[in-house]
Amino acid sequence: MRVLILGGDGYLGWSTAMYFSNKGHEVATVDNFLRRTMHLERGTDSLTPIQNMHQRVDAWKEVTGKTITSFIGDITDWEFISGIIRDFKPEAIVHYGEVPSAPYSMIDVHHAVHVHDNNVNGTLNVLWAMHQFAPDAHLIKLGTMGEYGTPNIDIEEGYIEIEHNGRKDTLPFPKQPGSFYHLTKVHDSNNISFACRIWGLKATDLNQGVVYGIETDEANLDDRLLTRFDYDECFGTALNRFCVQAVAGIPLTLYGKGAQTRGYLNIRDTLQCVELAMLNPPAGGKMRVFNQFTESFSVHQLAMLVHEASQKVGIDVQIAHYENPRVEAEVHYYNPKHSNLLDLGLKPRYLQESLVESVIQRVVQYKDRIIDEAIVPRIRWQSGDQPEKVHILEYEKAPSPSAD
Ligand code: NAD
Ligand code: USQ
Repeated sequence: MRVLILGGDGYLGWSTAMYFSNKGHEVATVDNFLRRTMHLERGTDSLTPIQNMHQRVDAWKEVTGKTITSFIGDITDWEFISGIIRDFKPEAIVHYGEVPSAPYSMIDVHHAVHVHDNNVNGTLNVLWAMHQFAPDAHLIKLGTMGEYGTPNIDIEEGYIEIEHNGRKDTLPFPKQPGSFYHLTKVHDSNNISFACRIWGLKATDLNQGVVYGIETDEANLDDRLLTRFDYDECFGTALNRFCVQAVAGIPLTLYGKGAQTRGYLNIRDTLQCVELAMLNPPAGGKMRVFNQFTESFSVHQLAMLVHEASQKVGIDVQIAHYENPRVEAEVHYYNPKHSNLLDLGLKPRYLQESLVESVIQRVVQYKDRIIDEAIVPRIRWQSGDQPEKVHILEYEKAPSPSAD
């Protein structure tokens, strides 16, 4: 299949490009290196020493004999992105090409507006370009579980049947996201849904949970193929951050009570899910929604897993409760459905299967690259980026798995 991967230089995009290329698909990527630029802005960097896009595609060719085509440009530039979609004629478009960070979107008005411009307008361009030049292509769009927030009822996969004043309808599930970043995904979902309805486009909105992990089969072929792995306050996700904090000897940064619960999945399962969505396209006319995660954990449970795995490799870890820089429910009900991808054949990899150890071993390999200053957060939902780091409220004494 001809697959266009938007955001193909990113954590998930580069991994997906190699995965599909290895499976014999014709793969092209689009990226403007915004993620690399945002790291320069923040003074942070990937733990893994990633190659630039030219070196990556050359290394891929050398190691596998396969070609990944790279287009460099901005999705918010209509002439650029519409030209790529017109000329490459993708059968599937996997859209990762957005700013993915909740804290980055909460720094100040300029960052909030930039994240909205980039994400919402970029996706609008993609929808219009599909309408004009690739009406039969299937858009596989990365949304987020955070679109739903943490309602006190079960979360359905995109739609809920409602009975109101004696009448029934199936309507989009209510959304109560927790950051300006998460809100961009809600706006995207509304725009995609509208485009499907009026133009008959085919689209799958993947409401993905938090991704963890560092390795894929393709990245393991050669260290030049490693994807990025971030651990700073803006771009690192919880479990990846905890693994780096363990190795750096910094108390694990549990925000508040640590009972915040989210859906998680291994980066290898992201690849499987995107592939399953691509190989089983929906009919046009209605946006399909999958909740894409395999297990739910509280951040405290994640910290305990990292503590246990670190002990096995001789690292002592301290767990600390920090002042919560975010405004979010710290104790809440959480029961989202996630059966659609399992029904299509997803075989989940579970976190307990020594994964944490394998991440920690990789982190140890690149320990010298850790920038300690990047770890403890300064960005607060109430007051933006502040010079002062958030404070530790208390340490946990003698942590044990039964503490949760
Ligand atoms: P990433 O930042 O590593 O990848 C996104 C890529 O898109 C970057 O390389 C960036 O340079 C590029 N990009 C952004 N705006 C662009 C533009 N206007 N034009 C061209 N390229 C642009 O992020 P990621 O972690 O790989 O996430 C990929 C997608 O998945 C994002 O949309 C994110 O919101 C979503 N997602 C990620 C996670 C996660 O835990 N990583 C979880 C749920 C959803
Ligand atoms: N958290 C901590 N300590 C940390 C970092 C985070 O306790 O050091 C807590 C947060 O307060 C939050 C939870 O862990 O309650 C998850 O935070 P996160 O930073 O791992 O994830 P989040 O900000 O939600 O964003 C990440 C990705 C984003 C994606 C989202 C999926 O960066 O692109 O959309 O996960 S979801 O969470 O399902 O919305």
